[in-house]
Formats: sequence, structure tokens, C-alpha cells
Amino acid sequence: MAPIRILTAVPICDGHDSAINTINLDLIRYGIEVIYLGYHRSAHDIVRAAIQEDVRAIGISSYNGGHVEFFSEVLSLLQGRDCGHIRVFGGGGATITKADADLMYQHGVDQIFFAGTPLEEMVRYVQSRFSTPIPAVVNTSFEDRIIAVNLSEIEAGNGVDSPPSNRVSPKRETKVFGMSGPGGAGKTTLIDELVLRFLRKLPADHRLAILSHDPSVVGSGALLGDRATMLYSQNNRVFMRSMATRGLAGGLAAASQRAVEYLRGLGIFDAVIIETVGTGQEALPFGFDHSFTDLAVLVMPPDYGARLQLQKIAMLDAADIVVVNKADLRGARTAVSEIESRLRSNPRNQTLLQTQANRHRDPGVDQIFRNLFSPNV
Ligand code: B12
Repeated sequence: MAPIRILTAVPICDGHDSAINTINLDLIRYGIEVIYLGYHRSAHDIVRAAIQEDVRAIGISSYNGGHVEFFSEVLSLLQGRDCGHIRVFGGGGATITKADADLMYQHGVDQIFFAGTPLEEMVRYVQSRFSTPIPAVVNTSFEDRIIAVNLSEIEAGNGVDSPPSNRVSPKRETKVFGMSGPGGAGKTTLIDELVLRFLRKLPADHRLAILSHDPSVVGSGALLGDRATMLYSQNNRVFMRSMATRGLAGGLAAASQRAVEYLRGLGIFDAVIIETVGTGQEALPFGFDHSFTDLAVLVMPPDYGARLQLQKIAMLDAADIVVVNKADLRGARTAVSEIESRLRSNPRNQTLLQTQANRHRDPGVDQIFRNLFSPNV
């Protein structure tokens, strides 16, 4: 049976994330897939993410007050998007009183946990309350909800109906860009910066999809945390889905290729960006000839060790674009020249770029954006 998927978040104007970080880790140890949205998140961001991720419930950790109103706003936004089946629960230590909780239950909140509740009790609640899958039937005009449910069907190995949308006519040609590289190279930040450029440069009716992967851990749970570090991707023009590898090695999940084909077939996105898990030397997540991507990008940090290490990284032979990110770090210039000479012997026509994705208006990121989206900008 597919793991239970829930979304967790901390409300806007609230930076108390230590409780939810502890709870997240406990939930994943017990086989739950947790999509963590991070702190300082608006009700709109939470609801958009919950719908796109097709979760069974939203867990909110609130410490800065305003919880009665905030939880109610989340519930009412869910109702308004035909998603009243997504349950809302949470806690906030002693900042949520019993009287507040009673009011919140009247508004439809499923459960509030008070100070002193053992972690096991919260895990048991999630396991028992959300163990029954939500029926896949959807009667809604909300496009993201339909796409999200179909992606869950694909993840479960089931067939899906043909693409639902006639919104864009003629259909858009969707490019697929694969991004891989070792953990900590800065893939997520780079993708978020590319999204920012997409949102600014393309007209408001153009959309982008992101398929982001994180590893499943022992016990089959997973912390799907890429959304927590993304700012610009919290936008109605972005459809983002987090996938756990569910036991598959190599950077992607068993259902990834079908999910990409489905998203491409919809004809509503200009691009699908796939982010792999942090990959190892032997990984070729998109194959050598990357049959389901139009371009494959390898993102490397400058600190890969001795020059000899470069001979062992398979993606250096397969990538169309190699990016040395964190170009402000010591050793970046050496890394660029060593990688340049490593690529020289390859028959494939490859581009080498350097970026500092964590700063605004980085010219290296501008260049990658042009390489990926050049016909459209
Ligand atoms: C740690 C802490 C901080 C840390 C936060 C670190 C971090 N990264 O999270 C720091 C020092 C940064 C901090 C700062 C501030 N804090 Co503070 N902080 C706390 C403190 C001491 C503990 C909160 C905590 O993490 N508890 C640990 C969790 C695991 O236990 P618990 O709270 O009992 O929660 C239980 C359940 O509710 C449940 N739960 C909680 N969340 C969720 C979510 C889900 C999904 C589920 C299932 C369950 C669940 O889990 C626990 C099970 O036993 C509380 C006081 C307190 N004792 O509660 C104040 C407190 C929350 N902070 C407070 C304040 C005022 C602030 C500041 C505004 C102070 C200031 N003037 O600068 C800032 C604001 C920070 C910000 N940007 O938002 C006030 C809030 C007042 C209010 N709203 O009524 C409190 C209550 C302190 C006080 N008595 O005044 N704080």
C-alpha cells in the first residue's frame, strides 16, 4: 500500500520550527512521507502545496498566535477548492489553549495536540486517522487537483485517463530539463532562481512544473523538503510535486518517467524541471542518451576533491550543461578549469557554466536560463 502523505508547515510570521522539525523526523521513521513546506508560510501557500502534493492531511505548528483565524483560513481555502477531504491538525504547545482548541474543532480542525503529548501518540494518530486512501474520483474543475490525483495514480502504478485540460489551445510544447548532482551542490536554489526568471520573463498564462525527488529512508518514510528552501516556486504558475524514491537507487523514483510523460502530454506547461536526489558518481538518472529529457544539467560544487575524482563521475560524460555552482567558494576557479579539461575529451557538445545561485541577478544563472528557455525569451 502507498505510504501516507501529509504536508507540514509553520504559519506566516512564525519562525518556531524546532517542534515541527522534531515531529517530521518521527513521522518519517514510522513510514510516513512528509512534505515539509517550512516556516513563515501563508495559508494560500499551504493549501496550494497540499493540493499539488495530493496529501491526506495538513499538520500546522503554530506558536505566534492567530491560530484560530489561521487554521480556519486554511480550512476555508481547502473547501473553496473542492478539497474539504484534506484534514487539518496541529499544535503549538501552550500557546493554543483548550478553549481555543474547542473553537477550532467547531471550525472543522481535526485534532490539536497540547504540550506534553508524547511523539508516539501523534504518530499513532496520523497512522490510524489517515491510513485509508482518499478515493481517486475527483469531481472538480480545479486543474491542479486533477493533475495531482493522476500523479498519485501513476505513483501507485495505475493507469490514468488522458490529459484533462483543453485550457491551452493549441497545446504548448513542453521541454523537459533534468537537473542532477551531488547533495549540497545547490540544485534546489538554482531551480528556484530559474523559476524566478521564468515568472518574470514569460507572460502570466505560462506555467512550469517541477518534479522534485528525495530519498526514502528506512521504514519507507521520506522527508520531502525541497519546498522549504524554495521561495519563488510558491506561485500559482508553478505546479510542484515531490516524489520519494521508494527504494529505487540512481536518483529518481520508479514512476518518474511516466510522471514526466504525463505532465508533458498535458500540453499546458512550458517546461518540466526534474530535480534528482543528491546523486553519486555512477548515477545516470536520465540514461546516457537521456531519452525522456530534452537537456540534462549536472550541478557540481567546487569541492569534489582531487582532480582524479572527475574521471569517475559518469554524468560528466552525459550532461549537456555542467554547472559549477557556489562559484564564490575557494577553489571554484580551479574546479572550472579542471572540469573544462575533463570535458574537452568528450565527443558530446557540452556547455560549462559557473553560478552563484544564492545571490540575486547572478549572470551565470541568467545564462542557464537563456540556454534552457532561449526560444521563449
Ligand atoms: C524554542 C522557542 C523559541 C526559539 C525557537 C527556535 C525554533 N527554531 O523553533 C526562539 C528562541 C528562536 C524563539 C523566538 C521567539 N519566541 Co519563542 N518559544 C520557544 C519555546 C521555549 C518552546 C517552543 C517549542 O519548540 N517547544 C517544543 C515542542 C516540541 O513542544 P510543545 O511546544 O509543548 O508542543 C507540543 C504539541 O503542541 C505538539 N506540536 C507542536 N507543534 C505541532 C505541530 C503538529 C503538526 C503536531 C502534530 C503537533 C505539534 O508537539 C509537542 C508535543 O508535546 C516557547 C515556550 C514554550 N515552553 O512553549 C516560546 C514561545 C512560543 N515563544 C514566544 C515568543 C514571544 C517568541 C518571540 C516573539 C520572542 C521575541 N520577542 O523575540 C520570538 C519569535 C520568533 C519568530 N521569528 O517567530 C512565546 C509565544 C507567545 C504566544 N504566542 O502566546 C512563547 C510561548 C514563550 C512565552 N511564554 O512567551 N522561541
